Amino acid sequence: MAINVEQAVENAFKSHKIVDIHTHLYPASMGPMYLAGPDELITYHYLKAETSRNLPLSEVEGFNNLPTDQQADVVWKMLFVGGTSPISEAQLGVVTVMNALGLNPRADDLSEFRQLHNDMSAEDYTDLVFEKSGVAKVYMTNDPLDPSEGPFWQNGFDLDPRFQGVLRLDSALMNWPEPVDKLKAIGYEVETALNETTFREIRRYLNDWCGKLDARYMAISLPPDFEYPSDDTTSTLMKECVYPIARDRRIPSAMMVGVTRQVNPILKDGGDSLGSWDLRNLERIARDWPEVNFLMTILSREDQHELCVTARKFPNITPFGCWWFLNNPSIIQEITSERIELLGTSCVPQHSDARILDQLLYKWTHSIRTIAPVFVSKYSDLQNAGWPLTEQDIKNDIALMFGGGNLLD
Ligand code: HDL
Ligand code: ZN
Repeated sequence: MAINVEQAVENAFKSHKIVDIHTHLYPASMGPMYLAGPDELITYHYLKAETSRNLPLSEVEGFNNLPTDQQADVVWKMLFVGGTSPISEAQLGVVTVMNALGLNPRADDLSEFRQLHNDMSAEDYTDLVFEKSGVAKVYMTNDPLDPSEGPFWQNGFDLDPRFQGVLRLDSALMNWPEPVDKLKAIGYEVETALNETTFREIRRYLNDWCGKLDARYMAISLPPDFEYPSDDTTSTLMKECVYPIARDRRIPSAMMVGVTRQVNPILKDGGDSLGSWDLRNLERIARDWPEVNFLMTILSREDQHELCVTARKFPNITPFGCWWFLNNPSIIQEITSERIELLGTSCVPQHSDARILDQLLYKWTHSIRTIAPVFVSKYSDLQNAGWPLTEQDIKNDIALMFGGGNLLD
């Protein structure tokens, strides 16, 4: 008995609570790390970059140095009130969020949005966003060496179980020996030299903090010229410390490759860009470390098909998400199609990369609006090929791919 595939896919997404495996979200109990509400949402660095394009060049630096609330007023005026229609993905996202909250997206200012947000406790706002977004859990991006975040983990705090830990390694491993003082300040006797003492102390840091965070995986972002093997310091530390600990602890090593940091520092957190990575390096890493599950997200659109093929060659490579500049409908559609065609359900199609809690209200509705039709097409092909498809089949697959499932455990 043929099923209505479009309805079945819609039901599967509606009945599944998403596990979002990469975000920069933190619970309200982490104070300044918790970002929510209109002023943070409107000053998302994607929108600041788009506003900077609409300002006279002479005003760009001053705008990017404004206090958040003043910056939000400028973004609102430039991109939503006085400008052309807000049809970029980041602009559309704000409209989706305001609509979900019952707010007028064509308001002249942010007063209504600010009032709604100020009238609610952070805990109630968090409950509202999780309820409306269909997200069950979010994986954080945790850095014990961050001066704002570290004290919370050192002193202890009440962690909302909807927020799960991930050990982010950029500040501990990159641009060595810059991390030496920060690691020593919290008790790890690393040395400037990349010697056995340093390797042993970094492995201790990884073990300690994967434990403290109950980390779902270890993550690091890497530049397009990251090479393996190499005597480059980051590559050496990945080989001597991260991959062995991932193997021994049986948790994934996530690599997010292709980011070129601060190509335009004037834009601050919006100043990063991208480059293509030579995936021969990934072949060598996956071959050398067959027991490690490599969660891979790569920033260049041009590398996506090759990532799928490389994942076919090495079962310990799991592509995840449409990261950053790829998180746009036209590219999400292309990447998801080639992943399903080449990898079936053995991938994690999406993550939100949300930085502000409110973004959960658009990043997932926008993604599913683009991803669902890909699944409708594939399941229709399956049913038309003669497979007696059931609704439960589709629900099981969606739960695996969007549930943090056994790809991570
Ligand atoms: O390094 C990362 O995890 C990136 O996602 C950056 O945080 C980036 O600024 C971002 O927010 N992309 O969406
Ligand atoms: Zn991120």
